[in-house]
Amino acid sequence: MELIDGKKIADVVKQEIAAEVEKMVAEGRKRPHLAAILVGHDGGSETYVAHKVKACDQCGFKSTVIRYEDTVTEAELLDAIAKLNADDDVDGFIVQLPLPKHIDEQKIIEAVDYRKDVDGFHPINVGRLSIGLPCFLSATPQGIMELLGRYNIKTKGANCVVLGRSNIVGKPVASLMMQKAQPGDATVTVCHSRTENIAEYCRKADIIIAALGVPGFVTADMVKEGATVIDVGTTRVPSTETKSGFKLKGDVDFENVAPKCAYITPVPGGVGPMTIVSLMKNTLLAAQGAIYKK
Ligand code: L34
Repeated sequence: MELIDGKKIADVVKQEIAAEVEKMVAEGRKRPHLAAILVGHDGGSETYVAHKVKACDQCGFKSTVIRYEDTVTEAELLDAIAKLNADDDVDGFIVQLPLPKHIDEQKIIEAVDYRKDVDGFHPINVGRLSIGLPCFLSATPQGIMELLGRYNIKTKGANCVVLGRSNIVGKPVASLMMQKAQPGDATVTVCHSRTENIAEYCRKADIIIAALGVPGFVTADMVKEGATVIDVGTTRVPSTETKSGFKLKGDVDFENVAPKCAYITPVPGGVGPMTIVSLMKNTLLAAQGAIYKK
């Protein structure tokens, strides 16, 4: 069993990005600038946005966080988005999800100029992804593909089971895994809450990508000997062992599943850090006008 070290790969990619940024700056171009809108005080969102700001520093990017209380109105958010769309200094920006219930998330996502949509959530980017055109790839799926690629994990012809059909992970990662590309070229099955006999699909899988948000869902009896398991779950569960009072739990029963695997990602330190680094990559591409010309 080999542990897929997302943190280590993320550090390598950040160094590659930082080197690229210094080259741009030496040529007289401005530093890439990422902005993030953060609404409310959800613990996960606070942590993830703080990690994004830190990653910007490590990559030599400028970053701006725009904060709102969870009483913010949809109109106020739309106004903030319009300003960021029009701000030439901002290369890309994100609105950290989830948003409070009174705000229509889809409306917010569609208000972002797709050329600055470094989250890759806008329907134009999602549509382009699904037909294999250049686009901003959403961060978690891109991070997963990067890990599979850097570890030379064979995906061509592999049976890949994706657990979960969310717009930000399940659907896009299924698209990427089935694309004519390396990594890619897999035979993909997407399972979800209404799938019957999930365990049977999983047992036939060479690669399982678990993105349901159900801690410990994937158990040892569901995993074939020699499979690769990618754990996207990061649920916060109460814990007396940590000073924060919670622990991150993945969707995989790591302790019992790991011994059967060829490769497996840990939580934390697997997919999470790669999500952040993929956002950095998209921001660099946005600043360079590499996907959509400036
Ligand atoms: N708009 N909303 C928008 N874009 C995103 O790409 C996200 N996502 C998801 C939630 N909402 C979003 C993230 O940023 C999930 N996510 C995310 C980002 C980073 C990490 C986990 C999820 C991460 O850094 N995980 C670390 C541990 C973090 C901790 O200590 O709590 C890890 O090692 O897994």
